[in-house]
Amino acid sequence: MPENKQFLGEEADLGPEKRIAILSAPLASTVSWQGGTELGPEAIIAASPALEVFDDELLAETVRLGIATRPIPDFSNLSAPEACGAIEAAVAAELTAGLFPVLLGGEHTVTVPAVKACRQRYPDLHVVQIDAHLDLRDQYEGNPNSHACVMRRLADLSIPFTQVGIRSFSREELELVRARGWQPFFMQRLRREPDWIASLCAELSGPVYLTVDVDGLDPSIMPATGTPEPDGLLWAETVAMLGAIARVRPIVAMDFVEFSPRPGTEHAAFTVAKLLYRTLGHVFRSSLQRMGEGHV
Ligand SMILES: [Mn+2]
Repeated sequence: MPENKQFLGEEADLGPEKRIAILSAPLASTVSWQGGTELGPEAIIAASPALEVFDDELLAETVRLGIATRPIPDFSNLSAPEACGAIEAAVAAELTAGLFPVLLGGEHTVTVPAVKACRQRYPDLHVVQIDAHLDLRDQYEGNPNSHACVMRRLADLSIPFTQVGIRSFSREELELVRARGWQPFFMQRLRREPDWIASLCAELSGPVYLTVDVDGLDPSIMPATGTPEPDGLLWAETVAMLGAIARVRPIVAMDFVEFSPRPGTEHAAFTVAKLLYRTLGHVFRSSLQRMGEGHV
């Protein structure tokens, strides 16, 4: 077991009363190509002390909200359904305690139990998925709980969702999208529609659960993932989108999944840590302003 490291390291102590909980879900049972996502949470947490706690966009020390980092659980002796049960219970416990859960994967499968826990509390939950892939297969390699099926499982639960950054899918997935009348934000569409962020915000309803598959980002800034697809989201447009969503909807929980550390691409763990921290700043913008933090 790795020792319990804190997100942001010693600077996590700047926020003594905790409002945010970083949870790790090092599940990697169905990864299809180039594994390693079980090492994702540890790498993201290990990179985070290099972050400047004063956010250069929000001009706020978001850490003062209080960020608790829970110990990384050992899933090595659990089946995927058992691990998912543990994730659902852990997320539910944080919500009950009034903390904002941030889940670090692990493969994308971990989103399903986290969303289930959130929907218990927020019945009109809307999921926003950043991803290169639709993840709408009914099953993948015989497994309905594969990372490639995560949004299909949410569709089965009638949970509304919006997909962004999409640029890889099967014919069957596209046929399903058309049959249901869904309008994913394909990369092709983003490049055609300059005001896509406004369109995206306009279709959100209810509280938002944000799931960030890091392969939604462009491989030039995010090489450390199992299936890097060219022509992905870049940093500035990603942050602009997340900030815009946080302005129109309450974001109630989020996850960052499919990060898989690779030798020689250590900057990518820092990129995930900074995206997570920046998004927290946007989510808690009014709280930070009430605390006298932040000028925008
Ligand atoms: Mn993906």
